[in-house]
Formats: sequence, C-alpha cells, structure tokens
Amino acid sequence: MISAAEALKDFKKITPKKIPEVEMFAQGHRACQGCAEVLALRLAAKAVGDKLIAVSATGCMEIISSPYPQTAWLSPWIHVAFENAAAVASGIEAGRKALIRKGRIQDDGAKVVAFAGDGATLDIGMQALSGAMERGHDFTYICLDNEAYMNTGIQRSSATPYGAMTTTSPPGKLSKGQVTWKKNMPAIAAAHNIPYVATASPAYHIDLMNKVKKAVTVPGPAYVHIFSPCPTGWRCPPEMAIETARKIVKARMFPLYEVIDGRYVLSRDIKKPIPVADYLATQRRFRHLKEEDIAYIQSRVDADWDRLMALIKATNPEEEA
Ligand SMILES: Cc1ncc(C[n+]2csc(CCOP(=O)(O)OP(=O)(O)O)c2C)c(N)n1
Ligand SMILES: [Mg+2]
Repeated sequence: MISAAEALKDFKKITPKKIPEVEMFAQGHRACQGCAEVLALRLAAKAVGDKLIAVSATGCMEIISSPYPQTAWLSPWIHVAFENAAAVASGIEAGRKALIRKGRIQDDGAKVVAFAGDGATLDIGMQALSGAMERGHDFTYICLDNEAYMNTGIQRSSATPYGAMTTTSPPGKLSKGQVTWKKNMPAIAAAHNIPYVATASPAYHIDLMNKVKKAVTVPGPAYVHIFSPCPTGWRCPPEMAIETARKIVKARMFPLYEVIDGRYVLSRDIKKPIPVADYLATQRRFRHLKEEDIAYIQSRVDADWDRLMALIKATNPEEEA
C-alpha cells in the first residue's frame, strides 16, 4: 500500500472558487435550527461527491435524515446500529473488493464513509472502530462530535467537556457538571498508525472539505473528527453555532491539525488565543462554572496545546535543522 503522503502528492485543493456544486445530502431534513452537525455532514458529503456510499450509526443525523418514506440522502445509504458503523463500513468495503475480484461488479471508485456521533464513536462503537482501523480497510470514518448523546436527550458521553451540564451530569451542590476531561479520540485513532487522521470545524468549511477529500483519497483507513455545535443541547442561540465552532479553535481548545503517516501537521496556528472563558460564556451548559473552574479548564487547554506542539516538533525532525 502506498503512503498517505504519496497518495496526496498531486492533491488538488478545494478553494472558495471551487466549492463542489454537487450535493449528496438534500435540504428538507429535520435537524434543529442552527444544527452545525448537519452542516458538517453536508459539507463532508459534498467533499466526497457522487462516489459516496454512506453508513450512518444511530444518532441525530440518522433520525433527522430518514423518516420513512422520506430521505435526505442522495447517495447509497445504510442505517446501522448505534455501535457498529465501522464494522458495517468495513464489511461493505471487503464485500465490494471480493465482488470486483470475481468480476461481478466494476470498480467505480466508490468511497465508503461511516458517519457517527461522539457517543457512537468514543463510547459504544470504539471497539468496532478500532478493529476496522487495525484491519486496514480502505474506508473513512467521520465522527460528528456534538459532545453528548443528543438524539436521546442530552446525556453525557466521554466527549462531553469538563464542567458541562447535561441531563446525566447536572451541576449542583456536589457536582460541577461533567467531572471527566474529554477523551482524545484523534490521538486514539492516530495510535492505530493509520495513514490519515484530521480534526475539523464547520467554521473553517474549506479546510473541513479538503480534509474529508484527503481522507477518501488516501488508501487505507482514515479518521476525521469534526467539532459540531448543538445549540439545542448546549443552550446557545442557534445563530451562534458557527461562531462557537470558530471560537473553540481560536481559544486553542479544539486545535485543527492532521496526522499524515504519523506526522503531525498544524492546519491553523493560533498565535494570539482568546481566553477559554470567551468560548464558554455564550453556552448556558457552562453558566454554573466559577472563576476557579474556568482557570482549571484554561490550564488544561494550555497544557494540551503544548503537548500537541511537542508532537508536531517530534514528528517533523527535518524542520528542526
Ligand atoms: C445499544 C444501544 N444503546 C442505546 C441506544 C439508544 N441511542 C440511540 S442514539 C443514542 C445517542 C447517540 O449519541 P451520539 O452518537 O453522540 O449522536 P448524536 O445523536 O449526539 O448526534 C442512544 C443512546 C441504541 N440505539 N442502541
Ligand atoms: Mg453526540
């Protein structure tokens, strides 16, 4: 198998002038007002184009796009259980390979892409995802991270950020809301030594589409983690969703980067970060936090950023010289 760097040698970037006109996800779906998860999904599907075969884990994006007898999907699409999107995607890829080998179907360059929420990815579907990445299937896995189990009523997941209020992490006298730090799923994906891992935000839509395009271009498994604000669950105004997706990047709380053949590459340097307090302030899921809680979050965000910078340095030794 050729490396990701080799596969991306002649990569043609999407630019503002060349945003793909093709739509693979139609309007008229039933997402909430201001849902940035569905916007991320639409942009990702656009970037893949008409060769898309989509696999949807149970979750908001599946519910809002497929009330029988309607569908927003313009591509072949399969809804699977909450926990097995990666297993089904890898089965489709392996099945297609066998049929092509036997001459039963033509290789039309189809791209198998699994779409799943943070609960489906970081919690219940992690084992299926780990297995599919380890087996080396040629597929892309996109985690649409809205930081809780939104479809079933805003329950916490391991992607819920420290301090956030959810229905299962309510703040009160004895609790600050979510008590654990967000699981670093891109790092877990990268630890599988897969060719391509990236983080993206719908506030940086061109960057997002280029990363998805790269993910489906490289041979082998690719993982893209997309930050997806949920105004309903985060208790923020719907018109703030994209601003929120921008602020978290500017606060260095959700850095945009790629891991190409194990090499970390920063997509956007944030030289003058905004305080995390600015990011937290417009979301009522954080409104109970005290000054010392916010100072704690800031210190962990700073430490995580430093760790990422160290990884970039360590995996790009030629740039040291
Ligand atoms: C085995 C199993 N447990 C629980 C559920 C109920 N369930 C369906 S979707 C969902 C939450 C989905 O959360 P996430 O993956 O983060 O997607 P979101 O809805 O937030 O986009 C849950 C708990 C289920 N369908 N199957
Ligand atoms: Mg979710």
